Amino acid sequence: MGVLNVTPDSFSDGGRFLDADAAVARGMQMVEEGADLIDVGGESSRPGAEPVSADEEIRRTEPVVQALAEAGAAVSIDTTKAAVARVALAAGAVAVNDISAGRLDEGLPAVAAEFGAGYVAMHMRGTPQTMQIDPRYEDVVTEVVSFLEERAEALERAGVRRESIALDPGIGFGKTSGHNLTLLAHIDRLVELGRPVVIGCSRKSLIGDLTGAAVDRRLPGSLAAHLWAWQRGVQVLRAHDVAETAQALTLWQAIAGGRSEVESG
Ligand code: HH2
Repeated sequence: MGVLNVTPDSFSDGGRFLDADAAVARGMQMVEEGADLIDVGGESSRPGAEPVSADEEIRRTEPVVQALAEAGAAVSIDTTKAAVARVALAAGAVAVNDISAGRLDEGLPAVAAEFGAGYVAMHMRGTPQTMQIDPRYEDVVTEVVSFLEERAEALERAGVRRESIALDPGIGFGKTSGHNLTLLAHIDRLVELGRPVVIGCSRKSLIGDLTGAAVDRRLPGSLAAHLWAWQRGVQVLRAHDVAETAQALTLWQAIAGGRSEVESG
């Protein structure tokens, strides 16, 4: 899943793809680099980000979703709002990526159901404005897994098909770096639910906290965390650096699949 933020303030690519043409070009580049899904977002969810109105989110995302879908790309819309999802799905998006798992706008699951769309349900504490204020858990893995299990059932009750639902522990959303590491270490507990799992570690502050690396120097850490998760059965990696992630996966898959014949060039 390639990240495409059509925002002025996203934590790593804010302002780079605000222009719709630049965003579409980057989306198509990510498809060529190996992304199966382009995740278009019009509202930053970094801690403390200013909320954006539905109208503004639609203004940012609709032309980009439409152009990418027309060019044959599979697109997800990264939103918590039913109105934004409706416009994007009508413009050709095939899935909703909802960081609130249906908590912030109760109408969102029904819209996804109406369009027969995929649904990524992510765990977050509170909202992006409040989530990093002293996050505490008794047992972060059990709490996140139970929350997502409960949300997946709620989505099914709202009409989203079972096979269309994927779950994401929400790395960096209402968690300390310690919580994030524990969730990654025990990601098999989420995989064991038997639903597809999505993970997004790309350039996140966990990597900065561990290594001191600035946002634009976190590719090695992003790859390490994503390959760890992949090896444990996570099926979708949400990444900014698609070509590099695809290369890492190609190597991992060739080795894990026991491939021994390669043309030398
Ligand atoms: N992370 C971000 C946004 N959306 N969705 C899912 N399912 N999983 C994630 O980990 C996730 C997400 C934050 O990253 P980014 O989109 O790069 O930044 P911003 O929220 O500042 O736009």
